[in-house]
Amino acid sequence: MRVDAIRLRRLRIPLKAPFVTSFGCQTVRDVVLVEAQAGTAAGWGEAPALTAPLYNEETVETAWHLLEDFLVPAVLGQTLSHPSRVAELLRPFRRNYIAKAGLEGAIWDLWARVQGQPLAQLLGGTRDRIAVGVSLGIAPTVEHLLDEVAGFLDRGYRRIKVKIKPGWDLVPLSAIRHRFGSVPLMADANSAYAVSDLPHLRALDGLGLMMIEQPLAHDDLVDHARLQSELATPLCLDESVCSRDDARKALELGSCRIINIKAARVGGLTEAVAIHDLCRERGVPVWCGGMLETGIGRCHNLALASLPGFTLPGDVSGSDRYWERDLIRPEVVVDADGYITLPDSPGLGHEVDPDEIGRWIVRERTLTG
Ligand code: OSB
Ligand code: MG
Repeated sequence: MRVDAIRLRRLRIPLKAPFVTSFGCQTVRDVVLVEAQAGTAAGWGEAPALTAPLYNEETVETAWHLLEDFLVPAVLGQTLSHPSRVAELLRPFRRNYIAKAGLEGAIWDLWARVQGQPLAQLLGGTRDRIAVGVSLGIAPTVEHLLDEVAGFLDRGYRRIKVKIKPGWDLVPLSAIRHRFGSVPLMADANSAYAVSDLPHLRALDGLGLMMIEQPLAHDDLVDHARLQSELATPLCLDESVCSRDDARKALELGSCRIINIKAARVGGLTEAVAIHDLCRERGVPVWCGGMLETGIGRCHNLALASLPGFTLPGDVSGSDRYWERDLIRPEVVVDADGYITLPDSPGLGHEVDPDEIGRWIVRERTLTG
């Protein structure tokens, strides 16, 4: 398959409600979409970097720069024998995983559509429905958070994740336990703690959390190992795992017992599948994380989450979690039991809505090879 053209679009789409984490408040989703063309076929990817380098070092602007000046030129005009070739072509460029994942994802979708196969099937997926959890941002008050939890549980969501930071942890989590009993509950700190917070983090150990996600630094494995040895609650790594090799080292050091896999954080689906395979060999549970994706990235996440090692509910909510109207048709819908059914049509299995995309474009460029 020869990649003839790549179109980059930067969109700014209002979120339904602000999303607050230990690293900041998002009110608008500023994001880069990648459309790859081969003949008359097109595939879509999303590079869900944040506007500011607060989650990892990338931004929407750096993702655009990398794509425009380095990544797209490395792939354009190339005849690819398989989408996994993209990761090899992009390997000389250091890091910039979110940018790479946007391009790689577009080519996986394009390939799957040309082959006439659902992306999930091409990746080795074995599930036909995905268990759904929700990630709740830091709320203005505990009451507000409890209302949000009640709303998502009513709509079937199967696990609750709460963003925490020092000053917003034990009280909101205990309040959820008190009101909702043994509901599957976890916390995500996005690196807001230090190893010196151990006595405080020990207090979370009594809450029966499924896991604590990324309590310590984004680039740390050693202190996470020390913390894990002191806590009964499993630690889960997000930011600290950017490759299969990072995952191997984390598991060998004992830095975590669970891994959140995001294709966007690890340079794309090929590396994400490699991390899944490693964890599966070692009996380590994984789940699919999210990055406030539009429907395009959301469908990539769902395809990934259909692999057999994804045994825990993911941050793969329905289109209506963040969007008044999503960019894809049909939208992603969560059923009353808290599952999303995978589509069986080729590629992402949903069509992008050009009018909806057109409403939010702030920048556009087509590169041809
Ligand atoms: O740490 O998992 C995270 C959103 C943006 C950046 C990082 C994270 C998140 C979320 C939201 O937790 C997950 C989602 O619903 O997309
Ligand atoms: Mg996280």
